[in-house]
Amino acid sequence: MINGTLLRWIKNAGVLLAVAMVSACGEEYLQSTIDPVTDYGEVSHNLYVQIFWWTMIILVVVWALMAYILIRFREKPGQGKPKQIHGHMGLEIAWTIAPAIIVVAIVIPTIQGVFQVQRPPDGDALVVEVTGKRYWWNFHFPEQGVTTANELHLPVGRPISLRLESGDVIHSFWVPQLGGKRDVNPVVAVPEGQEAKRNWMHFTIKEEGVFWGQCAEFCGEAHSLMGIRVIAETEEEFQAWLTEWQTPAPTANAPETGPAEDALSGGAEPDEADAQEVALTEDPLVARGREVFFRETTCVLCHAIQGTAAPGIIGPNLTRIGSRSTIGAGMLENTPENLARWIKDPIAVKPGVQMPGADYPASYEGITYPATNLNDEQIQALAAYLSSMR
Ligand code: HEC
Ligand SMILES: [Cu+2]
Repeated sequence: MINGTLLRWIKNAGVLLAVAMVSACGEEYLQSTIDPVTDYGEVSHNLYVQIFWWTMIILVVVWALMAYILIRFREKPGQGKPKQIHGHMGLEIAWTIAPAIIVVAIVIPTIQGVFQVQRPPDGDALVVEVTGKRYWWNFHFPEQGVTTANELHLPVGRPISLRLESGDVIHSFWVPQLGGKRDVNPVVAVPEGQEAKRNWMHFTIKEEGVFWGQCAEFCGEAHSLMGIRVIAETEEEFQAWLTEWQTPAPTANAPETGPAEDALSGGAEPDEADAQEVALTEDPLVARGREVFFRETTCVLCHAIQGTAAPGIIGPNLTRIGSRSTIGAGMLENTPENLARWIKDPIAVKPGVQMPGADYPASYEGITYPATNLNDEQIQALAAYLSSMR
């Protein structure tokens, strides 16, 4: 009998231990809320830890009292009903005041923390204008004249101020390791003579790394498919990235003196070495893709590419899209195959997406953009062209 109970206890304890061990085997959490890398993140994390310990103290006190009561007042053989009591002034006062003190102890640092993380940085901050759209993120560096989408490069060790605004409905910018969720609201009305009211988020990143995030305010069908990647790098790497994004990718535009042009222009001063080099380095599929992108379909209505004639602002800026790690706001790994898949049938990847596919149109703000009707040859070429822009 004793043995049976003991065995059961050991078995249960073993299962619990196994569960605890398995739960510790997870991968590194990419959207961890308890591994902050910014000053902002540390403020909320410290608060969290502080509250955790308050609750632990409460837990221990309550359990200790319960254990004491269970043992001290347990039913004993031959014992009648215990003496009945009604209220105890001292106890009543104590258990009203104690929680009040704990609440105050939590409220004061919380309010301090709220003000602390809202305060703009003292020095010059790097400003990034973040625009949430259904279902992707636009990142614009106004002082550097750089625009990109979904993957935000930021330097470590320097104050950063994100200016948040929505292009349509309410979104929420949330990269847990950087800090708490912050609403991304549309600017509906600007009072005369005043600046539009926008939410800001200020922080300094302390560690290099790639930090994942996502939209945290339900915004429509593909809300859960609206990812963010923040790439925190050294100041030098960041400056190099900016410079790259400010100049056109080598394959963005057609080479100026291609062999074909030389032939057409009657070979006026044909620079043979140049022509040969171009002929050797330019992948015909890339050249074909460029032709499709600019002449045979509607991509340029919605997409821009730095240094080219593509001016569109409805969709993500595709500058050096080949060097981004994902497409579709974190949905697919960025490979030529996946680019082709996306261009042919974006809705299969992301339901509700506002981009036309080969076989269906898209509607954006009441305007219909027809199906692209692209065939597989054109799609392969487009994918090669986009991938080539690194
Ligand atoms: C009606 C406007 C529109 C047209 C036309 C359009 N797109 Fe898009 N495109 C979008 C939108 C909006 C997105 C963002 C989708 C999302 O992630 O929710 C997008 C996303 C993309 C992406 C992924 C970008 C990223 O940041 O991950 C690629 C690549 C792309 N489009 C290529 C093309 C190509 C190539 C064409 C021409 C065949 C094209 N698009 C035509 C609106 C358009
Ligand atoms: Cu959303």
